[in-house]
Amino acid sequence: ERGFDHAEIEPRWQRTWEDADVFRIADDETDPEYVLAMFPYTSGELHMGHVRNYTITDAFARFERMRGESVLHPMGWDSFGLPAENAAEERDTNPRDWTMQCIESMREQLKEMGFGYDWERELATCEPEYYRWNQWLFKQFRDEGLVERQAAELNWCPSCETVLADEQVEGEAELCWRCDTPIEHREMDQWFFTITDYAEELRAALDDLDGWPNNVREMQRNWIGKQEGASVAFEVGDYGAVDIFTTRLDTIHGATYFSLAPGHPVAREIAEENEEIAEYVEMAEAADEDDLDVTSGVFTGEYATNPATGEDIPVYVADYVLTDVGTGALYAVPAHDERDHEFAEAHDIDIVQVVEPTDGADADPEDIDVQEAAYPEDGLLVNSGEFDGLTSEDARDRFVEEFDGEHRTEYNLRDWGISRQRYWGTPIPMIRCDDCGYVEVPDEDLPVELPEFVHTTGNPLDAAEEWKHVDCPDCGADAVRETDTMDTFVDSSWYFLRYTSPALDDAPFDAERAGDWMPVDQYVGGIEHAVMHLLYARFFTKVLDDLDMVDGVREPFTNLTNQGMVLGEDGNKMSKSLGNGVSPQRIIEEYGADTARLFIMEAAQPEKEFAWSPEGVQSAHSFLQNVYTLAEEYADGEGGSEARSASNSDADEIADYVAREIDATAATATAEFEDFRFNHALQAVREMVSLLRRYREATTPDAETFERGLTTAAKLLAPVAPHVAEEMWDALGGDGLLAEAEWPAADAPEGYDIERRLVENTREDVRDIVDTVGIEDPQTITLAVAPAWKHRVLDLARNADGNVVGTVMQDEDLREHGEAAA
Ligand code: ANZ
Ligand code: ZN
Repeated sequence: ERGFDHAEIEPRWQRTWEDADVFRIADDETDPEYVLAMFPYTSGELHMGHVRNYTITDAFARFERMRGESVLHPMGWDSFGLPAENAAEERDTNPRDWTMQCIESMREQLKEMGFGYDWERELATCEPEYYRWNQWLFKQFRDEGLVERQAAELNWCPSCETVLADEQVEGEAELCWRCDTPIEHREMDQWFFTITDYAEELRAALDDLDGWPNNVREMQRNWIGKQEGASVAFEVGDYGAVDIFTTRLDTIHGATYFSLAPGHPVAREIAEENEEIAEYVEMAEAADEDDLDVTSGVFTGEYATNPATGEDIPVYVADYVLTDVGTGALYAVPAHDERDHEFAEAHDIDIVQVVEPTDGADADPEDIDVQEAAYPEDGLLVNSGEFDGLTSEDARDRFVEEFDGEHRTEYNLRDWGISRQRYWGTPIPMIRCDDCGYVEVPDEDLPVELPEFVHTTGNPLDAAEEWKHVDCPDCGADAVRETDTMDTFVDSSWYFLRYTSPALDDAPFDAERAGDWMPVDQYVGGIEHAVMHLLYARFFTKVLDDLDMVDGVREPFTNLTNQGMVLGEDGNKMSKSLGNGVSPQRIIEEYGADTARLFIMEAAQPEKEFAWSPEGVQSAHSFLQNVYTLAEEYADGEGGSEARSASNSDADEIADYVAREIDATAATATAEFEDFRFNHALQAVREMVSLLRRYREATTPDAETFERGLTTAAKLLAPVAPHVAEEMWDALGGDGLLAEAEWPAADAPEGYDIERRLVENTREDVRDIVDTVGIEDPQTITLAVAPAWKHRVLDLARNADGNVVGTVMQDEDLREHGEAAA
């Protein structure tokens, strides 16, 4: 019987690769291509999202390896975190055993998928060999002045007397998950990394990260949120000068009240003498920061002097003014700020217009009624005395000097609170002594290992009496360990460095090697990590470079791809609750890993989502069977292998044509692989295989050409369907392992317009993206996709049409394309 048996060939090739160390990379390699997938959280099983993510990186890694690159492609486990504690509770086990089981089974699944990792470099963040370096790095950061104690709002259950993670607070009513008591919000001191010290660099460097999708860069820019403004002092009652922060100094003449955050020192001073304010401040502090009532606030009885008008305006304490934003104080301009407008209406405060639209602006000055709604745009000054008629922009410039202000830049970015009141994380290496305060655990006592897990209502570390009580490293007195553990984002902020020297036991990583091997060339993972993980990893890299540990590497990831979602057959996100999930395990058993890999890669380009389709899986499977059978039959002397007899010129011509198509396919596939458009590469391979089949049906093929067609198909399929390709290669008598064979030459044959083909494909993709994402602006569309791709779009579009991409994407051509498809 013809064809392959996936259950037999897949494990066999996996063992062969492993025995031959195909994916191992030597420590003395100078600068390998670093291909990395975001490591999985150890939930217990791989889902289709993982499979897609890892198929993309594996295919790319295999492609690069065949092109002669040495490739670093490691895997590890993001294995700390609350779910392990919950699972341990549910299953009456402990987080460590549960996590280790998850790792075992997930590792097994990864191997069954045929992913080629250097398993010698495997790491798990929950191992003391790993997390001791979190502790050591925490101390390094602290030496650099990057660790602070700051107050932060926590969820507190008064009945369990414990802090709860946000996930443990249930519903609108905010009930404790364990005892259903309404939780309280409490301010408590926590450990912070002062990532804000790097705000400007983190923001500015985004401009040069042109290997990143633009949407991710934009999300980070927004998260960092730079605001250029000014601070100006107002005299407040008898309390002296209070600085405000504003981005709209041009509106200062329209300030009709002044407002302090409940946590502002002057608000607290006033509270000491004013019962009502004291109550309000207390209430505001207990309230949930997340559901703000813009109208909430109390008049203090005090007045502030507006330096621009000399007028006295009432001072309020209001919840919408945030303590840790700007100076924690503002002057309010109801006519030009929406929140101030709402507040003013609720408290019956004057609304005075000081800006009106310029000629030619969207709005007509006559139509503006600031009593009705705020006019938040820039314009020309009115009701501003001698400054009437100035533009907002000029006014902002002039007023800084005029009213003794200062230019000031603010960021929305907050410091990174890393304290978690949980067990399954890295213990923070600090000891609290009554006499000495916080004292670091000395290096020789690292790692601070987690004690045995116990089931308790609160944090198991608080209950670990023996572990908790230690002598103060400074004075020897009785002292207590910090019982908070670190945010697991600390673990993932530098794991990509640890892969360069995973067994090192006197440093987190080898500084020289990390300097050589970093940055990661291709990083692939979910868009849900656009901000936190990717921002924290960037922050760590910059700090580590400032600590002279990575030899000038200031960004960790040169190219970034965010894979799209795998949807269920119904077009919804695959999920347990919808019951539309497809288990990778089942697909592997029924069809084999190669089928799953091929289907996923053919379904869409990496950035796009696609829906699972049994027909698609079938089609991938039969294609693999067919192409393998073609090779098998040829190897067995059926069809093609007998040399063509007397040459006739027709047959020569056909053979030439087929040969040309083989070269064209190799060239196309190579270009598409480079651009992460695996689906197009695979489409080209399918076309070539079907040509070979027709060739064989029509005539006795030229043996050399036909065989070259088959080996080229095997090679081009090798990154995506490595087992079947290897089996084909073997049948055809290929030399050594295909995984280590040389990629086919990729020179397009003369006269073949590869560019044209790529442009056609590109247009289709662009239209698809317009449809899926629904973005209208062509600039955004191009930038929203992988950058390698973006450049291609720009170049190719220009090559083919002599136009820039925006034009191309808006042209009739594209629209027609869209209509034809619809
Ligand atoms: C006066 C003013 C007039 C403002 C106006 C805005 C519009 P955005 O708006 O996001 O750029 N602000 C200052 N400190 C604050 C705090 N601690 N909590 C809450 N809001 C605060 O942010 C800048 C504006 O936020 C500042 O400019 C200030 O209000 C407000 F027509 O000052 B503005
Ligand atoms: Zn002490």
